[in-house]
Amino acid sequence: MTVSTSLRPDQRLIRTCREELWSALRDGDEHAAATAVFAGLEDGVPAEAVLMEVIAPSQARVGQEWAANRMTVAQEHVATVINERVIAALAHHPAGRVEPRHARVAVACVEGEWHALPARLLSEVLRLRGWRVDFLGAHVPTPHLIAHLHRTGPEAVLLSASIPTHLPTAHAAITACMAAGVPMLAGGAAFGADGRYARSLGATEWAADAATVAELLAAGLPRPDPTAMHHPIEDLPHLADQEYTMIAQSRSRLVKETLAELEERFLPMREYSSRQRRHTAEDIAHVADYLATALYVDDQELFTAFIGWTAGILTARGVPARSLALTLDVLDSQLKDFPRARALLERAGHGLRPDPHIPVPGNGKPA
Ligand code: B12
Repeated sequence: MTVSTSLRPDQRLIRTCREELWSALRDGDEHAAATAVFAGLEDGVPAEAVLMEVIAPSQARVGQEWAANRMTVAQEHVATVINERVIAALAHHPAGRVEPRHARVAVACVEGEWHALPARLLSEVLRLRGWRVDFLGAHVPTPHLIAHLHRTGPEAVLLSASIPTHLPTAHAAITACMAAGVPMLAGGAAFGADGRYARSLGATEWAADAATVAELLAAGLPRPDPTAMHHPIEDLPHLADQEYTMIAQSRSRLVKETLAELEERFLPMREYSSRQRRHTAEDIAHVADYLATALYVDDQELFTAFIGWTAGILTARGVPARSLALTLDVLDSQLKDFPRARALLERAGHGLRPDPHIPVPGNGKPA
């Protein structure tokens, strides 16, 4: 392999290690993956760089390949499991062993969140930096997290969420941890690239990565006052209009009715197999969940970004984005009494281009 000589030596090593890990992940070869990572460590790549500059970007690349339909779901799962095993092996490699010298912290994924690997990477970096880390893993129900805090008294809780639809649950977890008097540091893709949702949901802090977390912890996070009476609605006064609550509560009915009306209006659906129909129902449920979440945090960008992302996924799989525009239109017609929801639907719909090749019943005008 040729590498540019303009790169610093450690960057060259990192790049070689990353490329070797990637080819092992693509082949589903766990031994080759571990060999690539151990070779990097033995050549002098620091363990933290292996985690953050080799494994993390390889994992993100798995997602990009899946989204572009160049990797199957099964290949994605295999690659993720291999990365998890490699991270575990690294923790037990001599280059990855560090005695704790700082206080204890708890790292947990919000309830419903199955993306544990980002939180695992965070935990391992903090461990390498001398923190004593309790990694609670994926999908941690808030009552169990609180019980853990009472039992172990950590310096801070680090909450991870990758999927924005977990933000309402994250809000409950943040409120509960603060009420328990433990600082809450939130992170992960769900909280927005700039951490805006962590702040609006009342977290003590937000950080983009483990290195920043380590700095914030070293500086000391302010401890919340457990006696202060705080109601979640104070963070999000717009919830008083009840749009979020009503849409979240009527989700199943909304999905069912949207599916039925879509069948009337989107002619290709009449030829759908039961599997295609099930996928369409799942897609509608995701749209309804993101709509409810955007109402919860009162943020257009959250919904528009999701619709743009879904359109990209559908297009990569040969499904016309026209069906998505129609879904938004059908939802709009069912939510006449929800002005905030309708504004979200309308603006997100503007970004979707109608496909002129798809037959439209009625007046044939794009929705
Ligand atoms: C692996 C994976 C899975 C695995 C997770 C297994 C595991 N053990 O983690 C499984 C198969 C379970 C899964 C399921 C789903 N997934 Co998935 N998944 C991924 C994938 C490919 C990698 C995630 C990852 O590890 N990324 C690498 C890490 C390093 O990056 P990161 O997430 O940005 O994390 C960094 C920072 O955010 C930060 N960080 C993270 N947490 C925290 C916390 C704190 C406190 C701090 C300070 C920092 C911090 O540090 C990390 C390191 O730098 C991503 C694609 C991607 N690009 O990330 C999709 C992805 C996240 N998944 C996605 C989706 C849609 C799903 C599903 C809904 C699919 C489905 N239809 O069922 C489900 C949802 C499950 C659930 N309820 O949680 C979408 C989300 C899109 C969106 N609009 O939000 C993505 C982006 C795929 C894509 N390309 O579109 N997934």
